[in-house]
Amino acid sequence: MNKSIVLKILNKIGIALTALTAIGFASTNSVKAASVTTLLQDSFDQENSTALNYDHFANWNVIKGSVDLIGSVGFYDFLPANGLYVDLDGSTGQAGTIESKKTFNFQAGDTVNLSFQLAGNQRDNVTDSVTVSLGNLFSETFSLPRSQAFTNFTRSFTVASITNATLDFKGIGKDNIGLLLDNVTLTKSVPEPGSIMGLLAFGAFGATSLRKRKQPTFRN
Ligand SMILES: [Ca+2]
Ligand SMILES: [Ca+2]
Ligand SMILES: [Ca+2]
Repeated sequence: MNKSIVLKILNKIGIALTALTAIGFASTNSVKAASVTTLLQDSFDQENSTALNYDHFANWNVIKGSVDLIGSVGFYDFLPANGLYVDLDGSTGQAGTIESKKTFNFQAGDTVNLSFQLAGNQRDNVTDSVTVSLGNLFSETFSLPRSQAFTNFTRSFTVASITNATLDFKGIGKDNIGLLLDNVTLTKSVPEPGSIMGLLAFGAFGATSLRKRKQPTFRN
């Protein structure tokens, strides 16, 4: 292998290492510098009463179909010790969609963390589903079999541009027996100005070092 080929290979390895270092630095930096704001936290335990076709949630509007608020004191309490929770297919033959009363505002760079618990319907031997969405930032459909106990789901993502969004849980079905929902938490982490400046400074340094590396070896 002649010398110029060896130099080219070494140079490419150097560029790759620089890029990896920059990525590593960026992720370390963004993890340590953030202030977390809780936007919504709901165990449904503070609602006034249990009811079929419940529509007086403190934090939610029922915008389609119906849902049941069950649990606690033996009211269709399929999974005791979870206080109140929601059956996403109410008692009207059309599964319900609940939407947060608040609209949440996100800026570019915010990290959104969404967590909630879902359980199977505990009654019919079928798989039920719910589509969870946060405006146009996030949408995912979850399906659970009948006997699955309350299970934690967590999703995290970064916002690309200014966005206003509501949080929606859209039950799918029409047999009055749906997935169970509990313990919804939505937070956002805002990067602190210091970390952005540090990142920009490092980016400039990385670009300079890349330019310096290029000069001697690409001339032949
Ligand atoms: Ca609860
Ligand atoms: Ca129901
Ligand atoms: Ca069903």
